[in-house]
Amino acid sequence: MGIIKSFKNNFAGLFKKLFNKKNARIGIYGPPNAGKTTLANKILRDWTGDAMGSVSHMAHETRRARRREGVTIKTNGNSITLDIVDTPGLATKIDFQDFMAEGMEEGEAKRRAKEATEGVIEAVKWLENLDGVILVMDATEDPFTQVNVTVIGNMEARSLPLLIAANKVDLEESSPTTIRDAFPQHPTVAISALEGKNIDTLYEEIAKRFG
Ligand SMILES: Nc1nc2c(ncn2[C@@H]2O[C@H](COP(=O)(O)OP(=O)(O)OP(=O)(O)O)[C@@H](O)[C@H]2O)c(=O)[nH]1
Ligand SMILES: [Mg+2]
Repeated sequence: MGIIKSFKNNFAGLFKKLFNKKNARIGIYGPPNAGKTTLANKILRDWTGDAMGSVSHMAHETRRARRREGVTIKTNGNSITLDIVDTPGLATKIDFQDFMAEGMEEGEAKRRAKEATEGVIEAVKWLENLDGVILVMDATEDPFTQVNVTVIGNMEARSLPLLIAANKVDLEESSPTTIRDAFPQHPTVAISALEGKNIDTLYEEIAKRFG
């Protein structure tokens, strides 16, 4: 009995190794407020019917990484199954006074700043476990920031695929070309995660880059 059981277990393990390709684990990264959770929600809504998390105009809304496994994206001819991780916004400076300026009282603002700092650490730790990154940038802002350059440098150093989403192109002042010109070595897709603009092109690029 013991021998049969052990044979079964070994066979199951071997079968898994040979035929069960692991899902690509893709992290959604970027500075606070770039629209990472809005994009994660859009992807999940389009392909699973669920949502990932809450969205807010206030920075550092997401303070814990959230993962959704087995999201299958189908584009013309391509199909890819991903584990998607929405991460807390990366920042080089977190100041509780910024939250007070948004109307929070001091105690709450300090708590929030501490959580946001822990969120940044968590997001950086997650980078180790990923097969690829979608870097979301707000196309109305300057792309040459320490956060963007650090994430890109990290992925390049590990030869992992990166896709840039130049988000908020529904806003008149957006300039996705500035982002494209800043990082010409990586594919950039101009999208509006909020309105769904150009989202099909993003799905095609996702299937191409991470498939
Ligand atoms: N106009 C416009 N606004 C957007 C778009 N995507 C997100 N937003 C807005 O930007 C704000 C931040 O969106 P979130 O999805 O919470 O951003 P995030 O990157 O997850 O932010 P953190 O979790 O705080 O790091 C919200 O007010 C969104 O409604 C977009 O494509 N166009
Ligand atoms: Mg978020």
